[in-house]
Amino acid sequence: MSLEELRNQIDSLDNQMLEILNKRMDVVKQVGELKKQTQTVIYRPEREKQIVDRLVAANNGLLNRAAIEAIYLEIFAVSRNLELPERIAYLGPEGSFTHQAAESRFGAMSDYLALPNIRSVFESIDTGRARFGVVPIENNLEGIVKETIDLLNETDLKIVSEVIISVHFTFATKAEKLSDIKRIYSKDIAFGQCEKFLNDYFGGKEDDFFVQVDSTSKAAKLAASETDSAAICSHIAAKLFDVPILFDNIQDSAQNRTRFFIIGKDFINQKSGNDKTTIIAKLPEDGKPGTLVRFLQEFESQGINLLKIESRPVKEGEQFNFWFLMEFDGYFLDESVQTIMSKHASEIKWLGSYVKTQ
Ligand code: PRE
Repeated sequence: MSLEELRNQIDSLDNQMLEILNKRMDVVKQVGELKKQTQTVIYRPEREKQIVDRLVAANNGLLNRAAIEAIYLEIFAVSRNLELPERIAYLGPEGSFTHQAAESRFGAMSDYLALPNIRSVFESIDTGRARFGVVPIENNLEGIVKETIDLLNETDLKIVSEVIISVHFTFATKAEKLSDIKRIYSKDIAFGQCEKFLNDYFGGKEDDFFVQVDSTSKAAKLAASETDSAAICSHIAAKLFDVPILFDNIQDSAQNRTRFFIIGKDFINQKSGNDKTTIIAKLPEDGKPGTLVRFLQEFESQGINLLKIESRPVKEGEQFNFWFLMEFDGYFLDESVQTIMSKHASEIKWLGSYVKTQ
């Protein structure tokens, strides 16, 4: 078949797809009206997952899971915008890994708000300037992002879902030679993840050579305005701010992955059947031995698989008291989870139950 004939086929298929997509949007609009009447939330991550899973299972063509997911995430983003445009705040500026995580879930069409720090993302949702926020929670090499869990403790916002993306760092600079570089900008966590590279190329430099800023894209922005500076940032940020890339993939591990939370106000997911729950536990500080052990044993006796436990200081009084962020398999209304949550109602703050991505 000639190129023209093949293109004619594509044109005809595109016409059919457009017609079907518009039909889908007509139905979505009705869903939106129904939701407006019943005042229910637009974003339903567990329903989106169910749709993708169903399509992947039914698929017998050339598209793989990643392709189906990518196409449908854009369709969902357009659908949600049709139902009710919702603004998404994220730890910016543009080009940050958090931006990448936000786009991977909310698509290219959404209305995004880049904010300078994690606290302002929380505040934008609390005050209603944005419906959802995207913030980093942990990196598989560096561990937890303390600011995010402290803010989950301080505020009443809930976890809507989690997103995990692979992180690759780039070294970008306008300097002609490495020896011209007087400072490197980056985020604390990124310096930590590129230690080997920094030791190899900049070992022995004074501490003030490494300048910590709020985000890796801010680092790129700063390096764009100075010819004797460099940035450790994402590839996208270096491109966005037009800083020449000297080295790509400078992270210590190729398996460098970051997990993000999508947070929202008054949000409850429906059970998906493959859920994870995050809570904060403030156990009594009565000095009696075994309080934590007994608490953990309750999870074992309920058959609940614990995934994570992190401790944070209470930051009140002179004592070295702490609370715990805990994650486990299951949905908060599961009988086993409810048994523990109702027994420790005054000690547990539920942060959300959401689809487990891995
Ligand atoms: C739809 C859109 C947004 C939700 O996040 C989930 C699904 C979709 O496009 O299929 C429809 C919808 O609003 C819904 O099923 O609740």
